[in-house]
Amino acid sequence: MVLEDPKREAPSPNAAVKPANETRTGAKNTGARQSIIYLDGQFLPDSEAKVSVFDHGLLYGDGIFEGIRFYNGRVFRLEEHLNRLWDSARSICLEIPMSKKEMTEALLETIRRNEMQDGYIRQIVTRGVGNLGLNPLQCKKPSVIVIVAKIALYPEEVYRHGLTVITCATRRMNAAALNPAVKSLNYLNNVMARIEANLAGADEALMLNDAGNVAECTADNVFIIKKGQIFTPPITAGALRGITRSVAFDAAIELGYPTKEADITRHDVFTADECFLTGTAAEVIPVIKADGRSIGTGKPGPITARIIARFRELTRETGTAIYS
Ligand code: PXG
Repeated sequence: MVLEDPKREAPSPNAAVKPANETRTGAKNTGARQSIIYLDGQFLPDSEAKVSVFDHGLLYGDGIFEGIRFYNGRVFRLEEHLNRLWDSARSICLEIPMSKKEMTEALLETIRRNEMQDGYIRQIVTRGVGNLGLNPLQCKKPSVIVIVAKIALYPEEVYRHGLTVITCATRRMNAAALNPAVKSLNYLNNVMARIEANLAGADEALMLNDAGNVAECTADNVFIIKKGQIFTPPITAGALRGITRSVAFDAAIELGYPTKEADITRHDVFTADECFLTGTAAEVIPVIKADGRSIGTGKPGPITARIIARFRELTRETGTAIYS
């Protein structure tokens, strides 16, 4: 859907991700080849990769995840993603049952077994099997899962035309309730925001924090550009410490644009010259309309275009080699 008509259908990052087997030769319906999933030390065909209904990841959203991309045989910003995963784990007192080195090997080997050069990795660590009580003391062994998927890049038009966003009524979670810095398996806050975007016919939803400032979108960080200066909400505003956010931030500085973290209001978005989102799935993508107001000229702006170009260069030229 997304691929056919980006204007009518929300180019949701999630909608663009397909299981690895769907796009490979001899896909599911021929019964030939399934995607290979890493699950607790084993590499299994997807039909055999199963977790218990008593896993607290399912029962309570008790677990953590990362979404990572690989381009041209190299995993982009792997170390940063692993560091964030380990930070999420520490924050929720979850002990990942392997080292970062072992995790790296599991992840690279999963890609190799799927024989892919470009794609998306979903890395999950659940609290593991417990009972129906929520106490994590019941869960003796966390489960580690790595899924490799084919990601259909948005058609070039989406990057050329830009996205529309709405502000949603669902507020970004207060850090004192559940810190949004933790990439937990409980994404209902974001899912509710995403539903609002869908109902409003928008591509994405701007989520505000308790103070009414912009935090981020449902799976992307937000940037605005005004008079040649670039701003993005600080982590304390409820923004995820996005990996793509930091790549775009560094690229903007490298290109000579003063760039800083600052609180952003809806008014700032409406009156910006340009606006773009960053995320592993969406990459760097222009926003041209917010709550019905055209941003700047109503077309993706020139600074955004330069940041997109630099981002693409980095994805092509850098990363952890998969097959060497
Ligand atoms: N904010 C939130 C809430 C996120 O979950 C980002 C920003 C962007 O961060 P990165 O590090 O990717 O630049 C995310 C990203 C997906 C997917 O399918 C990704 C996320 C969440 C849900 C789905 O890629 N996280």
